[in-house]
Amino acid sequence: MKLSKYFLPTLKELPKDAEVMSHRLMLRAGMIRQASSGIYIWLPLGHAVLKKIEHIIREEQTNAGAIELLMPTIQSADIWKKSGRYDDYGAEMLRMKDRHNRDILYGPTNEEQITDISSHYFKSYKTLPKILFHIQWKFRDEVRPRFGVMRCKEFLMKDSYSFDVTEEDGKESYNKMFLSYLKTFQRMGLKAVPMQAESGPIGGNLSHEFIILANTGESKVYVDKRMLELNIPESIDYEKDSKGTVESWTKYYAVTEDMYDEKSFEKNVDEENRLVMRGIEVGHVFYFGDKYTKPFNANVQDKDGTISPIQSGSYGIGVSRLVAAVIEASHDEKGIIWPESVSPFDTALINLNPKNDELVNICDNLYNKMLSSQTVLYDDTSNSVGEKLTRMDLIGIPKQIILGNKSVENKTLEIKDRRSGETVIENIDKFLEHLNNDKPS
Ligand code: 5CA
Repeated sequence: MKLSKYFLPTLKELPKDAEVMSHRLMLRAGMIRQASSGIYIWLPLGHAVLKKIEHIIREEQTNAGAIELLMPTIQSADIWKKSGRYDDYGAEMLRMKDRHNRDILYGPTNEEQITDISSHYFKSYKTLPKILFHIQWKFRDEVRPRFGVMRCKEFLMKDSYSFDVTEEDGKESYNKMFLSYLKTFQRMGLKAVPMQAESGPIGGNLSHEFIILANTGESKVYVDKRMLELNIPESIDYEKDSKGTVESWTKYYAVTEDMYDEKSFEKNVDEENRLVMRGIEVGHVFYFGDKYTKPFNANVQDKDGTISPIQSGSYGIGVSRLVAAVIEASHDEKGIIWPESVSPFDTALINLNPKNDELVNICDNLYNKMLSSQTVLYDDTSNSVGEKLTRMDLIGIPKQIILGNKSVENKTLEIKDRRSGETVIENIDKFLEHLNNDKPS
């Protein structure tokens, strides 16, 4: 993408009302724009990162055996009356009427909708187990939307729902999703710590939150430091490797504020291992058995002919919140530093002097060749050198290729690593040679 043709409305001045770094940087880097309170427009750069994050989540859900579908954003109130949550959910639910005066709502989550689906299709043990997921916008009329897309009203969520015949099988699905969450966040360069959590309005008695440790997080967390040393297998076979995941990842104390108890923290964790910090909740998983399937008469017949309610759980990831969480975890005083896996472009190419025709030729040629193996943001604008370098550091593409007048004489370019700031000078022909060698066949 040539920057002269792109739409990247970066801001020079510091946004006044943005309290946390990720919000400030997302506004300054031209990633988002507030449309109204708690509702955001995803500008092209923000949208590109959102899609990268979505892609990793989708791939890891699929690897774990979950199947994608797409449910609507607007739901009928009838299914929520059936589960009993229509009244319970309160003011956070955006309620509307259609032209026939029927009660409808903008979905804050999808347990009812998916349980209704399960009641029609999963009648025999032969159809189970199943984990279904979708990636869809949600609306929650939050009392105090804040921190940009971190806590807003309209947000993108990945929500999965598991369906099993027995509780034992249900717990296996819970383990699979648990492991896929650990892997998903790792692929985004994040260390997410699973913590025992309250199940709140979703319900059930088994629930874990996945928390990124960050000083700007909304919740206070109490963690045994040994939690941070746990690792997942390099390559995962979900059928085999997920067994026992929850057990081994919950052997150390790790809770959010809601579940904190001073006595048990001090009893279970030696002083040198006690970590009290803040964190950002990027995922939340629930096992609630027959809480929803019972009122929906979503029953399944087992091998022996016994009919009982399907066993279920739900598993959410805050897709749009993750964009902010990655920034909280990876930035410096100059701006964002994207991990490669979620960067909006693989590489940045900067021509420091577009008035130099020879240099333009060299850069255009490089750009065209690079495009066959990667995505590139090519700064071909006539802005000043300072503006170009500052802007590229702000938007955080991990690798920058920089060319100036000297590149013409010396036939060299500069490769800058955004994270370390280190630069390497390379011969242009050598660079092109590497490019050819690295090309996917
Ligand atoms: N139905 C369950 C799981 S599918 C559910 O709704 N869980 S949740 O309420 O915990 O939401 C799942 C994830 O969505 C959270 O972990 C969080 O990362 C994200 N999320 C929740 N509320 C907001 C919000 N107001 N703004 C941005 N992200 C949010």
